Amino acid sequence: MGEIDEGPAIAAPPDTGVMPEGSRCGFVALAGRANVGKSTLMNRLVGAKVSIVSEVPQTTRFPVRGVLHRPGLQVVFIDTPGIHKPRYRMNEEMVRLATRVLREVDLVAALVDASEGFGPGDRFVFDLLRQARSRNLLVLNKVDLTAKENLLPLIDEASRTGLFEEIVPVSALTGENSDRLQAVIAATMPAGPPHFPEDMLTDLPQRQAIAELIREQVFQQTRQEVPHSTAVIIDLVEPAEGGLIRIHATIIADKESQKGILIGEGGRMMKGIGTSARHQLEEYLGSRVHLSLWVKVKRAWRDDRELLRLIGLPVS
Ligand SMILES: Nc1nc2c(ncn2[C@@H]2O[C@H](COP(=O)(O)OP(=O)(O)OP(=O)(O)O)[C@@H](O)[C@H]2O)c(=O)[nH]1
Ligand SMILES: [Mg+2]
Repeated sequence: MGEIDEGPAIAAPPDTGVMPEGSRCGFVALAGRANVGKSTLMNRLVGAKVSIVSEVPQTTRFPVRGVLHRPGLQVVFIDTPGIHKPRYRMNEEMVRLATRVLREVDLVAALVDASEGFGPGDRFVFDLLRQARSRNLLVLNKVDLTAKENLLPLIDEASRTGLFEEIVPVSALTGENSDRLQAVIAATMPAGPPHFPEDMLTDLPQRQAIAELIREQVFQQTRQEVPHSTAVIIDLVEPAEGGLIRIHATIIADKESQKGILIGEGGRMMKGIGTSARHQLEEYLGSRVHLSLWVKVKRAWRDDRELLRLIGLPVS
């Protein structure tokens, strides 16, 4: 007693062989093809914006953890990159990381877009689940976009795969039925002490979260190939006079023509991205932000290991 214990930041529970009574904690992967609403659902379940969202497929580039805290229960959700056919090393890594997560969790919540039905991309995900031998739920997302009777054939086909313990229709966008999904997930969590401290919603490092919020605006405001061929690097985050936080970031583009689009006529696109990103960053950091953005061209960066590591994709 009285001595400072320099143990790990997240202390392990005392090894008494006895769990705190009724305490449960587990890891749940949100998986599926790109754009089905995995990140939207994670933010809904965690009750905070942890992972970025856009209309553009392949928004999420690495697994992002978000933590749900309830009395006696902690659920660590892992939002994964959408499963897709990779054309660049970056995309190979995205799919590799998402696939690996399936084997590392207590439960996989596989998502499909119920308004589109099952396609080859979804069936490919089902095959991955079979290979991973994971425990799975199926989430039929985007039910706000489809009539209830369209769900029955999907439920029927999904049941016949034998892969899913439960099939839950939800709308991540409106929140419809997300309470029921949360209850179903909670019921499957194993006994165990909480993994993260009570006030921790994500373990994403701050610089990476800042880069993600800027990238979200690039994804929301540009079209076609431009978002996919763009990365964000944080050059500086520092406190400045008047309680401001100064942030310098570089948007990397693949080609000169994309740099032109990112800057826009008279700098209009850059201004739009910068203003919206600054609002998001101010909300996230709880402080006024001075944001300076630059655009640089780095050809074939999506095949460049060093750059991929810099943006948080651990290349194998
Ligand atoms: N109408 C409707 N739209 C949704 C719902 N869930 C997500 N979306 C929209 O679908 C789009 C994709 O959502 P994301 O959460 O980024 O999808 P994702 O599966 O994480 O996509 P990737 O990261 O690219 O794999 C966004 O425009 C969302 O607003 C839903 O329940 N209903
Ligand atoms: Mg996503």
